[in-house]
Amino acid sequence: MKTADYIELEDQWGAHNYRPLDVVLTRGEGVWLWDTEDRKYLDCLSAYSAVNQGHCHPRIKQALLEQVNKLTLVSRAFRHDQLGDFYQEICELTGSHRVLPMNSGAEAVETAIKAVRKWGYETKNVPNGKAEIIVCANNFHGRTITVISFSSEEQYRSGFAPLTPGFVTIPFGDANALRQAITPNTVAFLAEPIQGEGGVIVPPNGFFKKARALCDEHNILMVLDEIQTGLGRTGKLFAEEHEGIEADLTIVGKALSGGFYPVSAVLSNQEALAVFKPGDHGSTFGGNPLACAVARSALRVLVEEGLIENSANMGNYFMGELSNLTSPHIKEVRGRGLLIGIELYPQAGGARRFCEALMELGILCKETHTHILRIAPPLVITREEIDWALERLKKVLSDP
Ligand code: IF1
Repeated sequence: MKTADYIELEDQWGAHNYRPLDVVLTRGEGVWLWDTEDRKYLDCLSAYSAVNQGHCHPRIKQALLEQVNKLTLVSRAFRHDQLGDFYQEICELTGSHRVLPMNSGAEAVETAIKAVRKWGYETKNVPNGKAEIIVCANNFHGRTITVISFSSEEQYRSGFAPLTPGFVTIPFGDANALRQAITPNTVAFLAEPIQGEGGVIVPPNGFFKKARALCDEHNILMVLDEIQTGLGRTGKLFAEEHEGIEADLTIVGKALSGGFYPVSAVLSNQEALAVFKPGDHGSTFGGNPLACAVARSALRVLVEEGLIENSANMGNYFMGELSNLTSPHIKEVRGRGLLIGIELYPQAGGARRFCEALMELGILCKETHTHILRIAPPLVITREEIDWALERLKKVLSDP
């Protein structure tokens, strides 16, 4: 089959909820991907940061294969021999006290929302049904009804009503707005440390410190969605470390499996997850043996192969070189570690055409919010590979 045949099949049988670039991929290794015609591409998206460890990482693959030969799923009606080790290892690595495993990112966000609401009713004596969660404009936390209920993006909400109440929105990075939004019924403040889909928006210096202080002062839980920013992407294990704070609940997903399998989790460093009693919450696949084995290996790879340090070093290098690039189109280069956004002037005509031009030169990346190019390669990327990418980025971005 030819590329066009695969595309036609998808278009004929699938829901049209995406508009992907017309490249059909068949194989991946490290930072590289190959298409049906054996053309090679440098991946600068990393499946939205789910393959931080690189495509088909051999150690994670080995862990998956070993577990597949033993046991994959028993449900949580029974115990299994991978769960406790996974719990201990992820908690020790992240300095957490408790963990609750789920599958997709959105499910873990939903789990955190359930936890903070119940916590509010049980420990803060918020009147039943009145819990409020403060969120940020321009957020992205997933696609379920409750999660899109507090999206500020019209397209994500439109047509999906009735929506879930109980959310109050403030501008991202505005500590005064946060202070003013707090009421006696506020149970949590939920945010991404850096807004990913929002356009790689880094908060103003000190915002999260102020937010942390406000949460402490008013007995509010701070919930950080590190699904995209976590696990080394920004050059630290968690992006909260750049801010010098600790969340009460941290949500992880994506790279927790290195891209082999959907694995997400809510990590808690105090009593918030303790509100769940048997029967309150669950998932058929959450915490299954295969997921645990894959996640354990994915975390070991991140740490033992120095990927967090590499993300910091290569991110600095990449961002520095991009900032020095002379281009009539670039308004700003920003980000942390290997989560980099290149904002283009509106006159550039949108980032999509640059993604298409880069694809022709062997680089895969994705625009966000029309004018922003997101550059987020796997954390195993080397300096030589970055130089290879820079040559092509320079070419595409210096053309009129
Ligand atoms: C899509 C964006 C990225 C996330 C954060 C939760 C989730 C995500 C911070 C939900 C997911 C994805 C979903 C994917 C595209 C992608 C994305 F452009 F839409 F915004 F990464 F930047 N919190 N992000 O970034 O996790 O349920 O998907 O596992 O097409 O919706 P999920």
